[in-house]
Amino acid sequence: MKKFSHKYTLAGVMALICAALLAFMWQYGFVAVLVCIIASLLLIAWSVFAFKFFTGLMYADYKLYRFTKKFKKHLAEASTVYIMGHAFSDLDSIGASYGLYYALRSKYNVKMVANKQNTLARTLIDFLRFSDADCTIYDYNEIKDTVDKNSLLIIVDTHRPVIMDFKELYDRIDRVIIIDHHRQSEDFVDQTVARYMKSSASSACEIVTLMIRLLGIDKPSTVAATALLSGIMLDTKNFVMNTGPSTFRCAAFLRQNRADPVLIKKMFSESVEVCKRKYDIVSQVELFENFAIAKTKAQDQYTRIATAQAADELLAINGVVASFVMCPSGEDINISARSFGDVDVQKIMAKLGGGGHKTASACQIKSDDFDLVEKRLRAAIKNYIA
Ligand SMILES: [Mn+2]
Repeated sequence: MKKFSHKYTLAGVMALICAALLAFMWQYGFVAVLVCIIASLLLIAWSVFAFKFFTGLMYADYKLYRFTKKFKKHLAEASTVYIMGHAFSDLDSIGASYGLYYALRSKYNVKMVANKQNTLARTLIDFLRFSDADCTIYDYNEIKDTVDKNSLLIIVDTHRPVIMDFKELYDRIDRVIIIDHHRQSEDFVDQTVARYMKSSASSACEIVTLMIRLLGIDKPSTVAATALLSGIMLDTKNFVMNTGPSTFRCAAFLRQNRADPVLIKKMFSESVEVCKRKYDIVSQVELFENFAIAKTKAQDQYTRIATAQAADELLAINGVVASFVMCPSGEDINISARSFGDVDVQKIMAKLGGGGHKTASACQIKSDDFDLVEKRLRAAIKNYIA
């Protein structure tokens, strides 16, 4: 993939210096000096232009640069732009939504849409509402009458219609733009007018951080920087998983703009109920080869988050290469799977009809029989090892 960097600028500068030196060494006397002066002037003018041009693109890849251009064109044509993430929104989907909303709101008619009841990002939502008086997060019911045929919908942090925050909104809008970092799954949005999907990016927030720079935001507010960093920290598990050089460059940029890591740490804090449930699940772990399997049969508002966190926690066991936690979810049994990347849990979950990442994946199985589901899980693991 084509990448912009200062290398090109430097190469140009070096070439011109060489050309000037060459002219000088050919000993044309006065003419050589003149050539040197003209070359230097051109060089300075050009490098100033090149520097301004390239700093905006410095961290982004060419594909994102092209996407952002297309993105702006679609935005200009839209009557209203809705930004929405996935169901049970987390810090990444809310952070990325807000980052885009922040970058676009002065120029376009943008509305941030999220389910404020079913969310895992309550702390971030409260922080945004408290610290940014202009920020309104709408429920579907509050905006459903404003949708028209020129509306544009931007989806961040997912590309699967079934897990979008308000699928009703998606169903009503023909023009959709996707910005996601998940591996492409089969139930893909068909009415996209543009999409940027990069599974090597750590998080939607990382992509949005690069995008807002391409959109001309050099100094995001502390609130925006904190929101974006929170998503990166969540999805990388504090800079451990799925990180690349770009992840750290984005984090440095956000910190430079006074993103607050302590505040983010506080956003991660959990209620005592969730903590108890989490360690309850962890304490009942069983090892199958190097795979940790645990379950909870309790189903309440703490189950989902405690399950995900317990799956993360189980990777801390010596020798464990992947972890699986089962929990009830409506009429299904949900399995959350995690690994460090040596084991591709996405492949194991795919065998059971699920999806996700190499290191974090999940599936839902229509059943209430834990023993049966565990058998199927063990079979899928065996099949994977074989
Ligand atoms: Mn994410």
